[in-house]
Amino acid sequence: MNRVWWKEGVVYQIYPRSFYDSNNDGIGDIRGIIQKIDYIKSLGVDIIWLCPVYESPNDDNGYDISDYRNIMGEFGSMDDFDELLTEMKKRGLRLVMDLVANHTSDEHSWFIESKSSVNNPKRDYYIWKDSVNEAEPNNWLSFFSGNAWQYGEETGQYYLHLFTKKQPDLNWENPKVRQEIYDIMKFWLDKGIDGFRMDVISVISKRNYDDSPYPNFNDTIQNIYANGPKIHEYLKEMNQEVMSHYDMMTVGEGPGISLENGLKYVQEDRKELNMVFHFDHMFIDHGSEGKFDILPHDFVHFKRIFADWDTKLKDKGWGSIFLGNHDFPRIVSRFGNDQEYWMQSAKQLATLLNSLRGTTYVYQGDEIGMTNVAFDDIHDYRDVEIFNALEELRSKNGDEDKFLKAVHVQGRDNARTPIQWNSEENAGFSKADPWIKVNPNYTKINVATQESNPDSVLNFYREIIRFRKNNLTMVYGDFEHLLPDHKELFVYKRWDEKETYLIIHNFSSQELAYDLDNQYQKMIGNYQGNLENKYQGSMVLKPWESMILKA
Ligand code: TEU
Ligand code: CA
Repeated sequence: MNRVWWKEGVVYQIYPRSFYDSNNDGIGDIRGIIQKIDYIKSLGVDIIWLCPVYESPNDDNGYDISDYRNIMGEFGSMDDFDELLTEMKKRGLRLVMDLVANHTSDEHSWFIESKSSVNNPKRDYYIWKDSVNEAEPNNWLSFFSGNAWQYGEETGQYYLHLFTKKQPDLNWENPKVRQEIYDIMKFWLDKGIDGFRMDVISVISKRNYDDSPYPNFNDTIQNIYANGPKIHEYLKEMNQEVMSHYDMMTVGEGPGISLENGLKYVQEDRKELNMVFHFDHMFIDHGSEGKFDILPHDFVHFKRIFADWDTKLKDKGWGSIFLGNHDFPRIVSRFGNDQEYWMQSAKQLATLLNSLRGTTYVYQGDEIGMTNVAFDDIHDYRDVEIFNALEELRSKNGDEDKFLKAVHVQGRDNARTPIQWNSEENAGFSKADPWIKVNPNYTKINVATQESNPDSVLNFYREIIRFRKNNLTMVYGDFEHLLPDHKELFVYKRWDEKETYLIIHNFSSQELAYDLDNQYQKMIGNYQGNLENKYQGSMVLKPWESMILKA
């Protein structure tokens, strides 16, 4: 196997606003990450994916950038950033930053110029269209509710924003825009960072501006917004201009990336991206009205998605293995059991993340099993996605109680409450009131309590990450899905020329029997003890039990 650092490395995603507040203004910051760098190192991770820290008015918490070459004041200074990078390098940690290139903030100087006049040299940095029949240019909807067009008073045209109206889409048809992005990438790479996670990179090439014929928003994403005609031309150019000059990692985040088109983004010989984040398993319960229109969870489909992507990428590309991030609910609440079997299922998900083929991504707080938070008052939430959806609901006299319940299940703020460091005030995140309330269960779920408990979720993450690093079959080994139609068990084999492993997960609260096809030795599991035991014949799996067996 040709070993590659970004294939073997385990990535730890940091959402800085919620990580640790070093200067007690209630907002996480870069110095906070520096102060916790040894904790991060202690997890055994190799790469940090740092969500945006650039200058931003924070309409979408940093995903609306007003200056790509400066650090957001709330997060600190460029000196702080340089110190973080130095401290990471000292510890052999690599840094992947978030490249938000589909759109900027409307407060970026480019947009301020562009909107000022139809003749401004930067007019074509963005996408401006005339009204049609006195209304928006077409029926496109924003990911964040409402129409995707905003009227520009100064020039009487509309500009496109697939996200909030403060996030105008850049015009990638314009070679000057592409060059600006490449220069920004080189600015950060020349400072010594190791790569980029590319925000909604799948939608940077627009097809045309005809109406969408699809009532289902996911169909509009798939067939109208994503995978446009020049997406691969742009990514090839970006690779030639930038990536090919650095030893770096790229992972493209992509609504609309599918089994049919995913390989085009990551096939090694196409020289585009190293990996993508597809959303097949993340949008699995999104109804036709979007994420707050919740479908029942389909476990067999969930399993099949992992198996199908493994087959599709096998020997040609490379995958990303993630179950959550700052945009989705907490994994133990969404895919596990955050009540009676909280500990077992948090460890089970850690085992799943670390036993599949592809690069493992761990989102901050999942390593201690942080759960969803159900604020009773909608005004305890902060996410623009929630408030835009609420505004749209009110315009249709929708059911606000039903909506709040959907926010409890799917809201992005579930994953954005402050990291729970200890059981002191504000969970040790800050001495000031945090920008968003702490999850009330911080007295039970926090780093300090778990550090001293060898059987904790935290220490299990350390153990399973170490296991993956010491057994590269978990990284590069082949994959075979067993019992694909089983409604509770997720079972698969991983092997290479040296070892064969059987991984069994019982995603249920019942005890279940499983018949072994060989004699196995248990290497790691989420229930105490019995390691190194020999197993053969039928074995009983306890509720939410996970184990890795070696043939
Ligand atoms: O997310 C894009 C994206 O696809 C998510 O918005 C996701 O589809 C949505 O949250 C599910 O409802 C990226 C960033 O990760 C997200 O934080 C930003 O809000 C968004 O782009 C705009 O930059
Ligand atoms: Ca702070």
